[in-house]
Amino acid sequence: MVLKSRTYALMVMMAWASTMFVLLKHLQYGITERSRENAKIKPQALVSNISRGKFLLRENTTSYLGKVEDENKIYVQLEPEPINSIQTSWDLQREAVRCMFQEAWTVYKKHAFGCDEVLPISMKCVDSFGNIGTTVIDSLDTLILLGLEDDFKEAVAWIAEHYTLQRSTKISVFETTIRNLGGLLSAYNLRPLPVLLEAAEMTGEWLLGAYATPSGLPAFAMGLGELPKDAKSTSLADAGTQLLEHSELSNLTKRHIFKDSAKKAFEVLLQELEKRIQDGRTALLPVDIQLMESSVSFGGFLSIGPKGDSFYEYLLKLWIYEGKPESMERYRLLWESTMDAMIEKLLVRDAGTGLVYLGDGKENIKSVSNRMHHLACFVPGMLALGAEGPNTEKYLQVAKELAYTCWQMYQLQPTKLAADSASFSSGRLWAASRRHCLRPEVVESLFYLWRRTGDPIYREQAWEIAKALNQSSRVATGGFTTLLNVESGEKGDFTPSFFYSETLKYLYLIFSPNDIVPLQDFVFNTEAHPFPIRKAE
Ligand code: DMJ
Repeated sequence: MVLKSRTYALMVMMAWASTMFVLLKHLQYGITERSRENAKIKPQALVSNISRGKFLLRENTTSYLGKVEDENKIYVQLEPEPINSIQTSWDLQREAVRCMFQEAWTVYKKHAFGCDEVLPISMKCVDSFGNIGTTVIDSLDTLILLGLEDDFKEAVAWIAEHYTLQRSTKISVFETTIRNLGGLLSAYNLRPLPVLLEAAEMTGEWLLGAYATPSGLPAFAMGLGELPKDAKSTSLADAGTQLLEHSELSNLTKRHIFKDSAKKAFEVLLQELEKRIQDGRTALLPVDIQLMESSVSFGGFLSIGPKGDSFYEYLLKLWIYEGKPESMERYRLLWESTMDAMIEKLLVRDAGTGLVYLGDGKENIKSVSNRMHHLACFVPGMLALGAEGPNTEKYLQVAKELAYTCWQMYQLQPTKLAADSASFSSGRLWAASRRHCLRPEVVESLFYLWRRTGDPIYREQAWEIAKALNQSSRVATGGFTTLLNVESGEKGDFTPSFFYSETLKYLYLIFSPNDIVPLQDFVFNTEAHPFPIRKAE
């Protein structure tokens, strides 16, 4: 009897267990499918469903990002993905970033279309670069990547009808090169419409005027296609961030003048750097440059951040862009010398926080500032991209540690958004300047580190930043704005064009499969415009 009832109990338990197994399996399958369905929801539908309250959240936030995260949590908990298909579980985050872009673009279109940049709160616009359609052009390839074809066509139609550089104000040579020329060339590579190349060529011709200096280094700005009389000072980044765009323009137009002019200028900087290395001086160039009548003179201030950054970036990227040929080995070696000098001279481990950071320095003084600029947070990405050969481990180690510091710059603020610079003192990381500028450098580095290491931590950190943008910089009436104060959350009223071309693009790409803009085939200019890598000769 006892035996019988035990057997019976066992049978009941087994039946219960198998029913539960089938039920759970079904539930698991059902939820997984539902998540996949959600991943396919068109962003417009997602946004409008949210605004109708259909996606309201437990935590009572109006953020659509929050809902996406919830879906993702269920998905990840119930069906751990095999490692080789893990990317699919980030589709929802990618859709969320597309929604963010669409919302920001709608705001630009409504209040500022054709103007350089939008003021999303006052619903006005500002011609920060002299009225040269900066956001339209800077956004072209993001519109293509995100599949927003109608908006892309509208932008192209605007360029065909309105784009000109013949303005009465002085226009920045650097910004026109990286945003306008870079944006047009990369869009043309993705959609070869003649109007885009014509606009790029017109931009290149206008830029040629900037090289009419005694040294051949480009002037800082131009007015009406002419050198301003006071074109005497420039910076390392302004003078040394032209050759990638001009090489691509020459390759596409078969006109060598663009590449030749920019190469002659870059050569001035390379020779100065080589001279310093031969003399046993620090293998970095000062950021302030004076264009004299017969020579150029350099100041003494060293920074891998403001006024210096993209010169170092282009040393590496020009070598990559040309397909790493032997004839360009000099660029690669110089880049390594500068990185070694940067690590030796500007990299500090703060005793109080234990964090490493990149300060600014002076050539003959040992100490460096206790401040790291957000702009310098592109360095981890650059190191991850360039880490090859005997220095691989060293560069990757520095990249990972610096990326962690840059990530902390976000995490340690109440708004979870980083200040434009951080200082390290009294055992703490402080917001040295209070502003948050919607800059790309940290998500850019997370993107490169993700592609390089495959470690999901970088996607997780990028997602935290996307959520913080949504939480702290989103404008009630739509769009995203800079912050005046990362502690109080006080908002500014400005959406820079690089938010469209860089910040949201890198966020979108980090949640995309790696074969979307693969890094063995494309190299990004400093404004995140991808150019196809040339085949080595
Ligand atoms: C961008 O315009 C470019 O990345 C540039 O090289 C420096 N940084 C800004 C955005 O922060």
